Amino acid sequence: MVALINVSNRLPVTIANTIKPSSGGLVSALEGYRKTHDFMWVGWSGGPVDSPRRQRELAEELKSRFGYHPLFISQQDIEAYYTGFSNSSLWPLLHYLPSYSRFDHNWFEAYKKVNFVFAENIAELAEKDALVWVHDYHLMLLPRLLHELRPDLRIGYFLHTPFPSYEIFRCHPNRQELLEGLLGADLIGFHTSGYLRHFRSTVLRLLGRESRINTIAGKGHDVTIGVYPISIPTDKFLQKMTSAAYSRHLEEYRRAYAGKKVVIGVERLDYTKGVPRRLEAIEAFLKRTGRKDVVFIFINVPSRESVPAYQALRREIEHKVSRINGNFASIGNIPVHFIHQSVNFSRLCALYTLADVAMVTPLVDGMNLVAKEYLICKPDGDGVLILSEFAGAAQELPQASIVNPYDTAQMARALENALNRTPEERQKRLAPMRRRILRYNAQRWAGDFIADLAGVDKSVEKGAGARTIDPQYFPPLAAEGRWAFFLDYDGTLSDLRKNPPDAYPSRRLHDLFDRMAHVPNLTVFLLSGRMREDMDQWFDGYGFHLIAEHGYYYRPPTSETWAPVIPGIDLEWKERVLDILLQYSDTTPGSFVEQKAASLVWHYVNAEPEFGGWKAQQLVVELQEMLSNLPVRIHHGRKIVEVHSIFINKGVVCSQLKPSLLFDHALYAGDDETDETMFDHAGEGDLSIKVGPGDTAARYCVSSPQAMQQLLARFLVYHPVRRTE
Ligand code: GDG
Repeated sequence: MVALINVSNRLPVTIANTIKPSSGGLVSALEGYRKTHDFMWVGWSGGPVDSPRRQRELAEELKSRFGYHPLFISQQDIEAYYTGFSNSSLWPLLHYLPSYSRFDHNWFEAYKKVNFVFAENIAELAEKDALVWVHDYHLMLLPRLLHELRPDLRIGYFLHTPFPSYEIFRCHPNRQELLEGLLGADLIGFHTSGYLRHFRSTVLRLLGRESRINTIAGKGHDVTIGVYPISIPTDKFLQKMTSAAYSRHLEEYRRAYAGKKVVIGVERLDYTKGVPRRLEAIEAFLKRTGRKDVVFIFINVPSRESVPAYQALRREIEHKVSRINGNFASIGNIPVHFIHQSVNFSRLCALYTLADVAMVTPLVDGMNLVAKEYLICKPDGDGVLILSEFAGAAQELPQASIVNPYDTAQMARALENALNRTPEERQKRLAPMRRRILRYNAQRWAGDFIADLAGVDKSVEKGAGARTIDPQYFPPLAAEGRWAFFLDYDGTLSDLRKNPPDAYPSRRLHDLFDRMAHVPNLTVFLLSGRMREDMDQWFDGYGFHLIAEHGYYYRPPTSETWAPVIPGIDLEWKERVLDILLQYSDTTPGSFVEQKAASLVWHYVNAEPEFGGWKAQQLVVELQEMLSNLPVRIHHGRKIVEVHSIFINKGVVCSQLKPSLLFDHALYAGDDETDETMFDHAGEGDLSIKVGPGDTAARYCVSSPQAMQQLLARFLVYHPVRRTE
């Protein structure tokens, strides 16, 4: 039985004198799971509770009655974290409205602080290996914070809003931290494949991390990504429609609106929901048709009233409603009924059933549940849904009358058509949408997400086939005999950098080299793809064997000069290849060619990532065709395409140099394909170690260059440094 901790900004309760549970979609979606599994819900209590005694009482009651764990957050933090950062900076950007977005450095500090409070509480509460499901944009940093505190947990994150395009998300001053925060999760879910695509593209452009359609590979921590279109608790609606209260309200509304056509709109009063444009469309419709038999009911639940943009929106809507009513009302007929308050659930269901048309026309909306609720409350199939193409729901409901919410003339025409449709036409279009919702309801949505989260493979901290080696633990054979280390540099001992000269050895690494240099019975080879000059500059003075350009040049410890490992190899192909690579760098802004003795490299790390990747694939195909009879190998590596002589690789160097050396054990360490040729040399008493994720012939792997450094430092414990001076 796997325990689940569900985490959202707020607990689904209202706390006044008593505690009143609220029954949102998420509560119903998780009801099934709660019946059979250990379950807890962590979230903000929803209001200021200052007295520690009252906090204790509430916490106890929430735990015993509902299994909820409240977090008490000060009013000041709520203003900065919730009203400020979440709702005034993130919400508008996630909805493509940067002009509504406000930023304040202090808000981010509070956001970090509150996310951390969530992380600490969950880390404390969660059983080993528990599932944690984090919801929405208020908690984007939480997955990473929690992963760091409790790497055993399976952390899922679901974003209820859209994920916008990179061009929009990049406007946020904390864009990188937010993305890094999310990538601490094991599974990230979105409503639509479009949002997932934007997310991948943003992660690639802002963090340089490549992904596949369902995974983002990371340093020892892969993230699964997926599409889970949220739905509604259909049972709850169907049940309500059998209640006496529902029938009473429906009867009441039918009498009140007898002889009228009813058009409904239901939403939180939010600028993303497109209410002003909808009112403009209604105005255009009334002007064109002059119809007096249509009533528009707008239920606009108050929302985020402390945010100035919401106050301004309310004024704008009220102004537009009164203008329409002033111009088009007659005795006994007021066209727009603007209700700026919530209605109870049975009334809501009755209104949905009553309405001939639902206008759901947000400017942008993650999913929009109202569209689905309207359909489920139409058991006779007699209704028309006008739906914005910018709501996530439009992907699932193509039989709706799909409109562009910015095109008021189109919306007015859609309204006219909707009211003129025949009953057969209405039913024909509504039935398949309703069937879809009945099949894929909220329980299915939650069940699918949780099942995928439970199935996440936590053993991905690997090179496939290789066993993770704990950097604190160097196998006992380390203590024995004479050793030779064959070490790659970039990506193995030092992090890969966008700009290669920035990957110079750190102070810490120099210290490690210094200690290694003074270990008796240890011979060190540094093998790199770098040029001789870099190696001279960075690694001189340690008495290491240096190998540059993937094995072309060798400099023994006793000499200051370099010589080819294998003299006289065929390099005639270079001129032709150089020509092609230069053509590619001309036509791919940001890319460049590096010329080495036995290889040529086209770098596209600074090119636009997708364009660069596409050009690289083209280049590889072209080179393969052109060079098929030449003694070269083409290597498509990390942001590079390299053409090098088949006579040269790190493995060849090992074969050439090893016989002249005396050692009992060897350690081979590398991070990419060019290092795999070395791993083949590892015999019984040797160690081969791959740094970072990916397939490998190495026997062991570690997650990062830092872990590799730790491992080497550990070796020195068995082989004390002896200084002669
Ligand atoms: C976010 C995303 C995504 C509204 N008025 C009343 C009332 N409601 C209920 C509706 C519906 C809910 O509120 C609104 O849900 P939406 O999905 O339409 O929109 P958001 O609140 O913006 O929700 C959205 C959603 O998260 C889920 O992932 O779909 O895109 O923005 O359930 O029925 N309920 C009652 N009285 C009202 O007056 N009882």
